[in-house]
Amino acid sequence: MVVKVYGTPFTAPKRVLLCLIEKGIEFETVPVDLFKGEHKSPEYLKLQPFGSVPVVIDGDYTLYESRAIIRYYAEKYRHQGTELLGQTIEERGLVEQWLEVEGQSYHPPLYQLVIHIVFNPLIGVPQDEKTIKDCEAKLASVLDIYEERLSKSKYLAGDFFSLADLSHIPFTELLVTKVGKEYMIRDRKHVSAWWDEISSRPSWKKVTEI
Ligand SMILES: N[C@@H](CCC(=O)N[C@@H](CS)C(=O)NCC(=O)O)C(=O)O
Repeated sequence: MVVKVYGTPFTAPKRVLLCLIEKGIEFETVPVDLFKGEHKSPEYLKLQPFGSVPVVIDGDYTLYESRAIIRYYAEKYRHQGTELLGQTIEERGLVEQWLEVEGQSYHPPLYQLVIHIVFNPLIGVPQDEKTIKDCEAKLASVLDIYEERLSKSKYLAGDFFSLADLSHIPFTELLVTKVGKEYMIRDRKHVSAWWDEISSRPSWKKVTEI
């Protein structure tokens, strides 16, 4: 059964594509045009009642929320492709810890930067400099903690690539490209090396080609 991933070409669905590629799971993509409001159409809301992307349909199983989806596939195909959850229960705990850090601390200020710097200008909303400054400060203090952590281990959960690292890739790519704040990564030696490592994975190259 081929997994259908709704929501290309947007960023959160890329988290799911990355996971499927790392696990060697076959998929097809279904574009959803957010600018045309397709994510708020009655048919789409039947799949994802909150009206955001991605959603996956896998046979008669439907799942939304990108981090729930990647956890599901990493567990379901545990013994196929890249092991993304660690080898021991302690490693798994750390993977979950850093996945939560990504979702709760790293992503919110970064997402606001993306909205304010990348999307608002496209829809004619003026830039809110104070929000941008506050979000950058919040993200910088999170990255300082990452710098300390990554001075002790190659990846966030330990010396192995995991779902926690993977979950950072799509939006960090926006930070260093369209948001124009690559210096936030490059000013921190260990974060910079980690970013080079995770963003050069063949799976990410494939996602960028989709
Ligand atoms: N928590 C959701 C959020 C996904 C998300 O932020 N999707 C964005 C595109 S990258 C979206 O659908 N934005 C339109 C909207 O929320 O109205 C997830 O991780 O799946």
